[in-house]
Amino acid sequence: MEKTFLMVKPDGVQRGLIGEIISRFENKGYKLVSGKLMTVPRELAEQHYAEHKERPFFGELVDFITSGPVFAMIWEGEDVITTARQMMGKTKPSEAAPGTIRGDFGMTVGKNIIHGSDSPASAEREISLWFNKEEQSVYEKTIDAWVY
Ligand code: DAT
Ligand code: MG
Repeated sequence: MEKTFLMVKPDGVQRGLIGEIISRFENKGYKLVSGKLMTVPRELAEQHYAEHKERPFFGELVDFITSGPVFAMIWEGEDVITTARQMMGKTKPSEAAPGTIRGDFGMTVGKNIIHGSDSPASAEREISLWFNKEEQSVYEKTIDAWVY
């Protein structure tokens, strides 16, 4: 089954949205594999956002993501990478549809509440960057017989 890396950013943690965001993915039917509240070391933030290293907003982005605790998670389920991105909404909250996380709670592109892997390759890279194997729970949910 597919897995993705999702992270409630420091603004989402401060605004008390961890529970709301977890609920959305639980209610949809996905399985939580890992979750931890952590303050991000600068080096990890730079590695995580390495693809944006040359962008003018890179410094601000790293400052923001290291500015307070984030809630890092792994979620599992059918097509979770694509579907989680849809549930998050577009990067710019002004373009994110109502009903999406960014559409409902985000106000600016800089503070857009949540991160989610954008492809199978980035999901694999980000999961191994943020979590070791021992942190990833392997278990069955009996309700899955009614979800799938
Ligand atoms: P996403 O988070 O939707 O995958 P992205 O990978 O293009 O978007 O960018 C990563 C983050 O960088 C994004 O969530 C917010 C920030 N960002 C993107 N474009 C920006 C811009 N033009 N100005 C400021 N921050 C930006
Ligand atoms: Mg991205």
